Amino acid sequence: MTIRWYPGHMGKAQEKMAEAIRKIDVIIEVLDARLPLSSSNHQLDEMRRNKPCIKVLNKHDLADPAVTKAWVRHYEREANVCAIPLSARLHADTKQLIKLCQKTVPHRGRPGWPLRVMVFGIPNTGKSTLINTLAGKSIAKVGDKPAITTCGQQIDLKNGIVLTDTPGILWPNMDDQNVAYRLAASGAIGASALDYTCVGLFAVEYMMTRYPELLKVRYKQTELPETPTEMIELIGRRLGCLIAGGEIDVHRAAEAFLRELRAGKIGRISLEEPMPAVSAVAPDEEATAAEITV
Ligand SMILES: Nc1nc2c(ncn2[C@@H]2O[C@H](COP(=O)(O)OP(=O)(O)OP(=O)(O)O)[C@@H](O)[C@H]2O)c(=O)[nH]1
Ligand SMILES: [Mg+2]
Repeated sequence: MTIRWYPGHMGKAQEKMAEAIRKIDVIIEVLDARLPLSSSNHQLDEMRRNKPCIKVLNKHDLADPAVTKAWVRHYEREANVCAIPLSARLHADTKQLIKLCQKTVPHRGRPGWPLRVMVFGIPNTGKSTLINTLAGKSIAKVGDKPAITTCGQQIDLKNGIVLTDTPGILWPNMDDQNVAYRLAASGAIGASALDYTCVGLFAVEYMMTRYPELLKVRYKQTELPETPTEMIELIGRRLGCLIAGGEIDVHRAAEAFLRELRAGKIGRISLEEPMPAVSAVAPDEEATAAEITV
């Protein structure tokens, strides 16, 4: 099944943001640490021109720590970009982000000269959660499904920083279906636009190749079955996703598996990693080369 999801509010929001970005000093792009490349909206590069950008690898608590380190190194090779892994729910983590904003634009953040920060990203990466933690109170609506925020909002942190929360924005043509499936597996695509069985099988197949030991531990197996379909059936049996006659309800099993994966119950996993820095790669190519492993 081909995945495409671009609700009407996204196009309008993008136009507004392209305009608003002119009066912004630094952009925080909130990425999902488990899939930083796929969860990055390439339209931002055009919109931001040369403005500094902080890539927040959020949901760090759910991602494979070694792979996240590799992503930070990858982003630090880009001009005018720095990267920081964090969990947006943790106040201690977000304090580091404030320091980074101040360091990035040291000439702003004084009375009459606020440091103007836009929080940008695709749906469900944790933008509103980050804003609430930074503000120390619940200002922005948060939810465990994509497209919770549908219009922008400004928040004065009273420390010289003014934040703009924005709706999660995707791109109209999802030509790369590997990216679309990774986004769907992470929870960034609306449920109405995906088939849980297809996405569940995709994610199970990846997990069987990349993190078989985590599957064995979670579903109490010494060996894994040969195929993703058999694996989903096994998971369905363990999670009690049955229909009349004791048959497995594969659709429900796939949905339950995705819920577990997204919540980190299977373990900390990353869905893609950057290519290791190899000395044979020319520096300019090296900066853009990112290999997708799913
Ligand atoms: N495990 C974990 N969950 C997080 C983290 N940050 C946010 N979440 C959860 O991710 C879900 C989405 O968070 P939101 O803050 O609503 O995401 P958003 O980017 O504002 O989403 P849209 O408004 O739809 O674009 C919520 O269930 C949050 O609790 C994090 O660091 N770790
Ligand atoms: Mg939001």
